[in-house]
Amino acid sequence: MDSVKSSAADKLIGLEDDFGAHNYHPLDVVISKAEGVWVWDVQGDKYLDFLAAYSAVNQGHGHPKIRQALIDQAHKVTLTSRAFRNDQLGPLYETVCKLTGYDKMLPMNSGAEAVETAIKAARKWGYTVKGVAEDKAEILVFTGNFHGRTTTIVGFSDDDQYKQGFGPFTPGFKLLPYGDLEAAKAAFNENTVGVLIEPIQGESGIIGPGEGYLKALDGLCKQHNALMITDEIQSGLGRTGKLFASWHEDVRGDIVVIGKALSGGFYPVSAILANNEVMDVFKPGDHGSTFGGNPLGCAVAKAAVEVLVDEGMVENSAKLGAYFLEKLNTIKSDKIREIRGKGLWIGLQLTDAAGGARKYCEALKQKGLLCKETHVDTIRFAPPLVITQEELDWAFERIEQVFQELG
Ligand code: IF1
Repeated sequence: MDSVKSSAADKLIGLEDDFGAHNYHPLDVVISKAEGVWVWDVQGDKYLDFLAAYSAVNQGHGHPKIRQALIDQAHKVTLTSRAFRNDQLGPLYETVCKLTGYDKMLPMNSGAEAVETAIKAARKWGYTVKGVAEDKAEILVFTGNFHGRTTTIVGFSDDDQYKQGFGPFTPGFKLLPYGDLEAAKAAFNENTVGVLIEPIQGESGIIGPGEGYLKALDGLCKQHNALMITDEIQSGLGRTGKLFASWHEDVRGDIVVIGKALSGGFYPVSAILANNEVMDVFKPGDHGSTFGGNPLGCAVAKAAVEVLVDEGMVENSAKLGAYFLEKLNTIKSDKIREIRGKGLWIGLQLTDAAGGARKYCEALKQKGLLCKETHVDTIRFAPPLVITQEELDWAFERIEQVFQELG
């Protein structure tokens, strides 16, 4: 029976290998069903999802209210293009702007597209409002960054794998050491239109720039008349225990980039948020997207944002994140270098002697816990924000066991 079952998974994995591009190396669990914090594979085995699709399913898999919004809207109209108006766009704008305190929202689809939108907004603001000379605009970016995979964005990554073989790249970005305030001070000039920063870097291992840095950088932006652009695609929408991670430092980006959990994992929806001074640089025809702002995505996103707030998921992230971090710190193992995080977003970095995080993720998977390593040595824990204390205890038991078994 077991071999019959697993051959179903093997067959599906084979199809992916044969017919798909090999641009990923996933754990070999073939998921066919999910609900809340749990997922099931094609064999019927159940796992706790401790990645939450890189924070795109903060609201938990298949949240009933988001699902209903999707179904209801799918029966009405799904796509109009922006050549015409639709009845879902305005209500989404209003909900998000009132919740976040920004004047305006511009919707796109993927996170990378929203980052590109932020770059275009900052550049055009630089030329038309700040008065930067044509084609001289500079945006400051940081080591360890991950903002997506377009050619412009990978061009300012400092990770070779993301960029090698994909050049030539877009000029106009200056790479600075993340968290180094002196370097930032020296980098601003009259052509600086903005800084683009993750308040906490996800891909780089759930690493913050150090206390006070973001606030000081925001101060530099104000001093030099440049825009603070916060990429909250992964850190935002409750993940760190506040709506936006930058709010921990009382920083409100001039442009905030959001995505992932904006749709609770149902549908790609991303956006930038900004006040009028910035958003008004866009004129009809300057920018857009066939699917951006489509009624299906808007209905889903509105429901996704509403349940996040109405059901206390942001507070749950703060409370249970602190609880879980404390518990993780009780694990006694000489293979742990550091455990860090905010809210339900925690990175556990291993020592070199541990031999890499992948085998820990494989071992956790065997025990029913799905995690993903980042870089070679860090395991990230990022469950849906609807998780309960009991479920975290269940996960903790398994993590503790794995450290007992692997050292
Ligand atoms: C993949 C990483 C996480 C992001 C931030 C923009 C984007 C992302 C801060 C682009 C996307 C993703 C993409 C996903 C894996 C995931 C990831 F490991 F690649 F870096 F989460 F840590 N800004 N992050 O984290 O958003 O265009 O993908 O919608 O497989 O590439 P996107």
